[in-house]
Amino acid sequence: MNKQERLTTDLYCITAEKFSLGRSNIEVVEEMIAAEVKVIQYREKKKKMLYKYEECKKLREMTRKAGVTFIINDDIHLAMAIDADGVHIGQEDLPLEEVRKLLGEDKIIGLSTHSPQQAEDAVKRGADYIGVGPIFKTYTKEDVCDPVGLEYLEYVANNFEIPFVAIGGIKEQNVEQIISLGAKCVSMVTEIVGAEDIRAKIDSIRSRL
Ligand code: TZP
Ligand code: MG
Repeated sequence: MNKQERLTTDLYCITAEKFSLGRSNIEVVEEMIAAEVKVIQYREKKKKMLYKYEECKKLREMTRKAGVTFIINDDIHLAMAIDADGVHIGQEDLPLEEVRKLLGEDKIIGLSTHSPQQAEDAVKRGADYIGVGPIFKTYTKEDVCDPVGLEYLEYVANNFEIPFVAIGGIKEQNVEQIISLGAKCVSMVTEIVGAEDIRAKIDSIRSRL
């Protein structure tokens, strides 16, 4: 499977232990894998590096066995150390060109974007996919910018070939709206990790896609 194929998938799941109702990331990822999710991003802002490394080593083993693409948020060293499939970076992280030099052509690099200018820039600089959001208000991310709204999502869907992931405040109840505007890949953090039954939640979201 090439990089593009690995990203053209319905759900892009992200970990967030803080919102996982007392379950560990390992337990949550087990559920995501059981629900046949194809892309999982590890996103943990407050844990110590050694803890993240040990946790990600286990998650790498689980995702590899299941054929799931495993992406690390922000941390390039961590991604390299555990041989993740790629990283997801933001506008204020290391420049994409530098990350590419470190990771090489085979790895996936995703970049968060919040405007048409940033999307264009991400394509020029060689991102493999872009994040588009936050679409709606979200309380999950601490340093989040104002919602970009549905117009930006529609703009990306109509003007770009690059795979993109819609994110931010998306819930089962509004996912059809996101899809109807042209998104093929959707990310929901709290809606999934905060569900009582993660597998049932994913199945239920999928029935709307
Ligand atoms: N990037 C942009 S919004 C966001 C991230 C990581 C958080 C989305 O979380 P939720 O719970 O789906 O609103
Ligand atoms: Mg980041």
